[in-house]
Amino acid sequence: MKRNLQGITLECVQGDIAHQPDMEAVVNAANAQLRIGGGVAGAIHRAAGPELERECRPLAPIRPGQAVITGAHNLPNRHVIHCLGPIYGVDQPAEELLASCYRNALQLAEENGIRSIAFPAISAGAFGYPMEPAARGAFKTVIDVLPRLSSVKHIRFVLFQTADVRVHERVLKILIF
Ligand code: AR6
Repeated sequence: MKRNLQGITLECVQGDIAHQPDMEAVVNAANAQLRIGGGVAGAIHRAAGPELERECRPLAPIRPGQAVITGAHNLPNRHVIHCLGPIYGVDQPAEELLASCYRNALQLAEENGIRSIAFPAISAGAFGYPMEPAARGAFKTVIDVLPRLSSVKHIRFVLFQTADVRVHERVLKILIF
């Protein structure tokens, strides 16, 4: 599903965040140490190669809600923006911390002149955030920030499973109508 909102393309696709060659930046659902992990952090670090961990080392640790930017190394993108989502039921307030991830990632994208950015469903895997509220929090934040974006023209949500794409599409439809 692709939508144009205030001149910005917003879309949800099924896919792998490490295979988004037409996006300038991809977002990592990182761990605090910015090391290789499972899920998104595994896929991104494996595809980027060990130089990504080396570049990340002096930037760690990061706090829940924080975002940092690096190069993309062997990934087909220019940048990786690493966000630490809240662990559901542990890091509070979860909704605000998740919103901060999206807000801070988009701010870094703006500061770096990035035109296109792909997000995974931050916190909605190992960190246990239920998919529907995670999708609602993500879209609410993005829609709130849209009027202030000038560099970013294309925002893509890359979901691993088809069912997650359907959840995102349903949530987005409710929010924009
Ligand atoms: N592309 C897109 N989405 C993916 C991919 C992929 N390659 N792999 C998994 N997902 P997670 P979190 C989905 O666990 O919850 C790591 O071990 C997945 O189905 O990657 O923020 C880190 O080291 C889920 O819906 O991120 C951290 O310790 C969503 O992406 C911790 O997990 C997020 O799942 C971060 O946990």
